[in-house]
Amino acid sequence: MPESPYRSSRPRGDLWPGAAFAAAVCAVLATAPGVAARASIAGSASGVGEARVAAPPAPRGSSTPPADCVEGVVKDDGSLETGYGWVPSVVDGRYVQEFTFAEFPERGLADVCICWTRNQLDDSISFEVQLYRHGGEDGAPMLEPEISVAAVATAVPAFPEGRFYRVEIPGTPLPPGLFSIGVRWDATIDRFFFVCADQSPATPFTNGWFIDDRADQWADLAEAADPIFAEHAAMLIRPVAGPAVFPVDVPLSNAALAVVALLLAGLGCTRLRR
Ligand SMILES: [Ca+2]
Repeated sequence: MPESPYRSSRPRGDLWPGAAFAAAVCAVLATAPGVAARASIAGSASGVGEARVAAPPAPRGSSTPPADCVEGVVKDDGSLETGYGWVPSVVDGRYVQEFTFAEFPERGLADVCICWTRNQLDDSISFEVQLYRHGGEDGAPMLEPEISVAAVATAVPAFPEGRFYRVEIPGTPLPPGLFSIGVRWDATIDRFFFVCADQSPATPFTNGWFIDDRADQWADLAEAADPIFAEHAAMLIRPVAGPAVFPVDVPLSNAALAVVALLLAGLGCTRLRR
């Protein structure tokens, strides 16, 4: 079977056991401001099926992280009012935001900027930036990502501050139509981290999706009953367009051509007998 053009021929990583996803190396990081005092999660849910948590209300409203990926596809207004995270029993938690192919005239992806915040002392998080085609039930993202690229963010500031972390994935071809880009992390290891979210009333709504290891399908932010998302406008997830690089076709070997010829011959014999 030919390899999907969306699984690049670049070196593969072992980010997802059993699946071969492209892995380009990543990274990021700016210098850190001082570590703020710890804060508690007010009103967080912790029962099964209530695995999502939001950053607590900011004591002084929204904050504006240093701008990054401003040349990208920006859905947010540049300030975070909350963040979306997972209770620390979630092994595999994901949040993604929708984008469309038409927003990327160069047909590919160069970078993705993710804004992170936190409310405990741990200020370093390992995560994966992921790209999903849509096409699942009710137009949801597929369950397996097209690409998954590992990254580390260090010196993540405490909420209400947030910071963008740029992950480089140059040449990544984008699928046609609707797709989603976001993050996946293990909240049992990297606890109380949050993807920055914009709740400003003036920001147009951009849909997103979430799923964790206890769910078998994505949940739609537009349909979510969880009050965490009641004021959702957008997540601070900013992809930057770049030229797409498609894998080079690998020519068939002589042995493979011989097998194809035998198969074709077999088909011919079958037809002659009918
Ligand atoms: Ca905002």
